[in-house]
Amino acid sequence: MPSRPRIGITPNYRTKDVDQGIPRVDLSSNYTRAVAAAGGLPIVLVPLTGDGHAGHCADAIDGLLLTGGPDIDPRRYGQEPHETINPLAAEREEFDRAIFEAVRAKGKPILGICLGHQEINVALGGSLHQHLPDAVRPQLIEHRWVDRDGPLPTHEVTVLPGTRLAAIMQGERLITNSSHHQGVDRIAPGLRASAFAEDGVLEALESEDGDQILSIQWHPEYMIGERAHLALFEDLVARARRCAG
Ligand SMILES: [Mn+2]
Repeated sequence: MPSRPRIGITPNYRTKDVDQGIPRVDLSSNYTRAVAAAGGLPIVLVPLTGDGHAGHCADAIDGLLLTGGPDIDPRRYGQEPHETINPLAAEREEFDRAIFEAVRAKGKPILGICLGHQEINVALGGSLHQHLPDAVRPQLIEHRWVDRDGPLPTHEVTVLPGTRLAAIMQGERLITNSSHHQGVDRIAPGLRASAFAEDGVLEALESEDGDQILSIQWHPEYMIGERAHLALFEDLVARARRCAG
């Protein structure tokens, strides 16, 4: 049986409303199921800081999945926080940045989803729109659309021809879900846009060479019943297998 590439997954670190005040490491099983369905071995990483922890994690995995979550501190990209900011726990913010840098330095593949997509852009020197309704006018699309069944398919995305994302999707248009109130503003050096929504909101980024990094603003882990969305995880696993081999 072929071995399964080890895909490290970043969980949330919940410090509010927790029993006895003890923070919880918390992850939607949609992510672990999506990685397993794509042929990878999901490894949930734990956001400790110090003692070279991120480096040890980077050694122990073949690829990295940065997941969704709350908001990056806007001071990371030189802005004062907007009143709508729901901040990430400092422990997670620090660990996510450290594991991203460590995995990047080792040349292993990275997939960013929602917050993960934004974290990659900010870590590499880009910036975000802190509150999309202030930045995008007119507001043609509700990007923060979630009902009790989770984020359901809601808007169309146009994938730019010639990108790695287009090759993975095998097409240039798709319907995605959308559960984000922030979005990428200035694209970081070394990254290029690979998809937009109809209102101009950037929905995907990738390394300029189309190789190590891929990131998307929507939540494909809710849509793995559809080939194009599962293909994002299969692509990460395939790249991780090449790296491991
Ligand atoms: Mn969207």
